[in-house]
Amino acid sequence: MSDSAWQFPHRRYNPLRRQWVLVSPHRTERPWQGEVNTSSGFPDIQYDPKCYLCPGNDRAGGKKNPVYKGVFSFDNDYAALLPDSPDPGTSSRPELLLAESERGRCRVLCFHPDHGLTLARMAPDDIRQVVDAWSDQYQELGGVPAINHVQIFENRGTMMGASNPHPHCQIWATEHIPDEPATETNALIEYQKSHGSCMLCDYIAIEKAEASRIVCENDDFLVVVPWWAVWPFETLLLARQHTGSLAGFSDRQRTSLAAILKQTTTRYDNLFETSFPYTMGFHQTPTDGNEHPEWHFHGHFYPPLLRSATVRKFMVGFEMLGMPQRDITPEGAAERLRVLPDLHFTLK
Ligand code: H2U
Ligand code: ZN
Repeated sequence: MSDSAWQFPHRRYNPLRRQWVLVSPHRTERPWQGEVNTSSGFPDIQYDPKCYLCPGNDRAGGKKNPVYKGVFSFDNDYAALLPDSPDPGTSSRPELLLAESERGRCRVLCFHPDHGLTLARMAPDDIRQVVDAWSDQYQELGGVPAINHVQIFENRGTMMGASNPHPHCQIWATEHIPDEPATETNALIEYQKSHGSCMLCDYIAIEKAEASRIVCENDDFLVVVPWWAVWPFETLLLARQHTGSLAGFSDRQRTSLAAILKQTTTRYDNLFETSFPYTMGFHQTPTDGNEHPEWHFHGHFYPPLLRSATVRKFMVGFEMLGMPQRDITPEGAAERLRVLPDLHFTLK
């Protein structure tokens, strides 16, 4: 297909999620008279006496945070999952009315005591502490016999539903492998069976050769706007080496992960000169006790912004009833992120 042909409507396949996305590049021309959100901005305080995540403060559930100096994790006071949940039993029509028990744990992990920081504005050494904490949490929770998947994710910005600007993430550890990683697991297993290689290792080789979707990279990680990106500035963070989880990373890889996270989030902030909202998370080897040679550590960034700090993409209409659709090409989005500086715009 010639370069100009990509400017016409076409659809692209996501082999990891087994889903198509409709790409309609010409639609960026359309006028916008819809909702204009407010931008999240950066809190300009280091401590907020009302923040339930700041050191020494009371939480909503009645507990009190210690005066922590680095990372700090605690069991979510409003956990979506509990370690013991009774079996809901079998309904009279299980072929249509099916339920299962779901045991699990939910934790909150504060990245830093400073209320005003974000990953983009944290020092690399401090992000490295977060990487180590993620690895510890993955291993500790994944080591619980009833836990078969550990999902680490960060909601950043009010637009993405974050309830608090204090730098933090959530960790939900579940008895069942949730649908997204379960679909990926099946896709990776089947690709390995039919090709004799890892889907994501092969994909990295293509991205390196084509270069047009690369956003940034270092010795151990590559960040691309994937071929199949749905969100306008969605990125996929890939470990260069075939390793299934944070637990398998060397000291150097952990430091590299901290560096690439800072680079990626800094480019995001610089794109529209705002504290860029996103949901981000890592997909790692299921902790179900089975060997998973097919698994390849990666992270997904799903940011909602489309045109500016205040105009977001909505997943409605055709997307809810048909399939996802995007306006700008992944190559166009990657180029816009690639040319941005790695230095944060607030740091003159
Ligand atoms: P989000 O910003 O992604 O919503 O994460 C904040 C989490 O913190 C949320 O899951 C929990 C909420 O349940 N929380 C506590 O555990 N204790 C509190 O005192 C307030 C919020
Ligand atoms: Zn705070």
